[in-house]
Amino acid sequence: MLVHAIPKDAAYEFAADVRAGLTRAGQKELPSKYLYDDVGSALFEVISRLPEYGLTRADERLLRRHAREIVERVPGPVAIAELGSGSGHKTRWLLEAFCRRQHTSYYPIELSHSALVMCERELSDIDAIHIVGFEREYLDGLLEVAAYRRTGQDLFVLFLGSTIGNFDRPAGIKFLSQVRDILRPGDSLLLGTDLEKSESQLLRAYDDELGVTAAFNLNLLARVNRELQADFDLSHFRHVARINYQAHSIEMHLESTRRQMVTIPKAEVLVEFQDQETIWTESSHKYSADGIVEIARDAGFHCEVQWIDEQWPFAENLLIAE
Ligand code: AVJ
Repeated sequence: MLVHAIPKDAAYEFAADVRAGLTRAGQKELPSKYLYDDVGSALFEVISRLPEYGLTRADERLLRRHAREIVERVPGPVAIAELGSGSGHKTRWLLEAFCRRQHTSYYPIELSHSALVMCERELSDIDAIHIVGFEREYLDGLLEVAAYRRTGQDLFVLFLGSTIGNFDRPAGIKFLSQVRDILRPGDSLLLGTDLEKSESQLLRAYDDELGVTAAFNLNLLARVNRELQADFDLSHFRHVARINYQAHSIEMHLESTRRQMVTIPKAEVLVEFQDQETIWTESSHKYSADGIVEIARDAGFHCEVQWIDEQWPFAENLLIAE
């Protein structure tokens, strides 16, 4: 696989974001994208296999069950771009179905180099597939993919796994509008969204018995220690999952279990934590089926079909650029 990488100072950006997030007045925060270094990505793979966390399995079930119908609704020829491919595992069914129809180019766009490599390993045995990975931010990668398209070729963008849920509603609409601006009318976007479910189900999914989600969250502090030479004592922080009823989301926080000071040399900062003060690390928004139709419309798409999993409320939404 060809991988287009960019030399950018990732370490510098990380330091700047950590500094900004931990020195702001009010709620301290760290951007959720930093949860996914190699350790974090591996831990998320484990989360997706936990009995309490049905999201990834629901996504895969829908893609497998409706692959043929999705192909029928997206007439070719298409180039397929995926925002955040992960290991590529759940995309297999869809890619096989497209490649059965005709030779198809697949462009995974991922910040994680190792995820891109895994993705190629997982999918390159499919007949009639051409894989080119982009180690980029989503919109930068999509812009390049769009520039690659041949005349007469439509773009089919995959944004699966409810990654959109990390954005709040206005930011989600803004992001989808930016995707829409890169597309042409008639191009399509398959958007995977986790639907609203019971409080107890959500709390179990984001605070599992085995503590894998806790490890996934705490790894962010371990990463700051590894990469910025900080001295976070992980035993003095605990993972908390908290429902935000107003925002229709579940949040992850890291709660300080005492008053303490932490030094982060490479971010040139000393941070004080009060007892029970938290760092907000992630929000996962949950949607109603009708809400997604509205969000799509606000972003310049119309929602053509929704496939919904009954076992674990989750929707696969086929959106067409207006
Ligand atoms: C990968 C963003 C969809 O929000 O459910 C899983 C990440 N965080 N457990 C989600 C996650 C805690 C996941 N997404």
